[in-house]
Amino acid sequence: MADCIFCKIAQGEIPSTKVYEDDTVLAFRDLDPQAPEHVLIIPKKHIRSVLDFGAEDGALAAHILTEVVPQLARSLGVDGDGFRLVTNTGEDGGQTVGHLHFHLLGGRAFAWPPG
Ligand code: DGP
Repeated sequence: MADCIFCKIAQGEIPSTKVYEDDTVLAFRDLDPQAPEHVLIIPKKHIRSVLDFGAEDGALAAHILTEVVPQLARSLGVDGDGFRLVTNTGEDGGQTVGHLHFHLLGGRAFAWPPG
């Protein structure tokens, strides 16, 4: 999408600190980290939120959750003590960028419930 920040990051038009990349997925460090490790995992194709995952995106969703997240957790060194995986959805969910992204946060303990 022309005016989407994360599409521009996926296409290399806006710089980012990449920590993982393959044909369909990119992970990069959050601009405003909320934990010692704070990475955003995005599909390269524009999907607005989890509500907009289509039937054709099943393999992509599985790839992110079963391969990219565990691999990243291990490479960031947060698999042992634990981490948080969050996808904010819509206004009440706190989503500020309208391109699906999973926050992977680690390196400290998190409280529950979230604010
Ligand atoms: P959310 O509020 O869940 O939509 O999270 C959006 C996150 O995206 C927020 O933590 C800040 C981050 N962010 C916004 N713009 C940029 C950017 O241009 N580069 C990077 N690396 N992160 C960004």
